[in-house]
Amino acid sequence: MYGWMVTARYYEERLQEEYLEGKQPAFDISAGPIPGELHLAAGQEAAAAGVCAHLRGADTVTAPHRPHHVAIAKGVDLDRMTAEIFGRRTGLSKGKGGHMHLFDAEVNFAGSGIIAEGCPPAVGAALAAKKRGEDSVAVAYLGEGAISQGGFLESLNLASVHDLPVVFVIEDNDWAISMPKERVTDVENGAKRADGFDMPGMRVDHDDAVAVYEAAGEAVGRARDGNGPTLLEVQVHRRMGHFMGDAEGYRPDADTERAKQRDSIERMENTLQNAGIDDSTIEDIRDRSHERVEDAIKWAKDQPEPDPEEAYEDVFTNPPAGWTPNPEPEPAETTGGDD
Ligand SMILES: Cc1ncc(C[n+]2csc(CCOP(=O)(O)OP(=O)(O)O)c2C)c(N)n1
Repeated sequence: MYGWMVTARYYEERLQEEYLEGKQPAFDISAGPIPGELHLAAGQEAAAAGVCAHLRGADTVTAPHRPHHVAIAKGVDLDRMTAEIFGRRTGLSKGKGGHMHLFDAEVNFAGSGIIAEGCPPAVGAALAAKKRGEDSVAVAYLGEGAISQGGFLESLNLASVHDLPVVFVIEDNDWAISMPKERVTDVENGAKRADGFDMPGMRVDHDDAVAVYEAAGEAVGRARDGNGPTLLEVQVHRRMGHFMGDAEGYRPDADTERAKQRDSIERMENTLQNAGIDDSTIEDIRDRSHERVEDAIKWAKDQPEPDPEEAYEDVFTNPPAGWTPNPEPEPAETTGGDD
């Protein structure tokens, strides 16, 4: 878990550097090696590691627009993920998805820029597993800003009605872009949403990876044993703004400072030290994680860019390639019924 957490943190520090290249002095979002938006999750690593430590390759994970820490913990191929973020042809989606749309079928991972959009597919994966008699589970990650979305609430309902093996994980960082949580919901504890669907709801109040691991163990175990879904909310302290380039004028300094003080990685290091793990082992894990990240970034930057002609391959086009109009339908026979 520590290895994933430091990999994710360092990965995002390096992405941040690469992203800013060529974008300044005026913030030109299309310039540089990583064009488009970039949403970083530094500070949220415990929510990824603590849950994904219970998962297998066959389990499905869906993530929202801030996916790197979860993708790393789920075992998404770091080289191809990085190539995707850099828009290269050998990326997970041939460079067409970008950092919000990371798909790795090898480990059943999917990301989406549409908030709460990962919930229905996770329920679908869980329904498929149940119908096939497999014991795999599905985990849907979302932010607290998405918990009033219809897709999320309908997914809770369906998962509950059919006792599906799903765990919904809310990463609660108190902000949805510049909107504080208390202005969009009166329910401080998002896990209470579970009550309305007669499903267990749990909240981990501090971003301690071990506490998340314990809560997630219960939730994933319940799903795997055929005892239905769980809603798990984890309080996280994101160190970053909503996206790279966010001036964060809306966020009180004290809030940003608190996020830096409650660093889940430092906390994990203390836990390891208290458990008798020596510093050289911790440093070794950290060094190897950093090396892995450097290798992935170097590999990705050496990869070819897609040809412009490839833009219309593997995507829906309007009209789709090869499309021919249907013949005029025969007029339907009327039956005289009143339906
Ligand atoms: C359906 C939909 N509505 C609006 C947006 C625009 N949007 C992107 S991120 C975001 C806020 C998300 O907040 P939260 O779910 O708490 O996640 P966080 O960004 O804090 O990780 C919004 C409204 C979107 N992507 N999808």
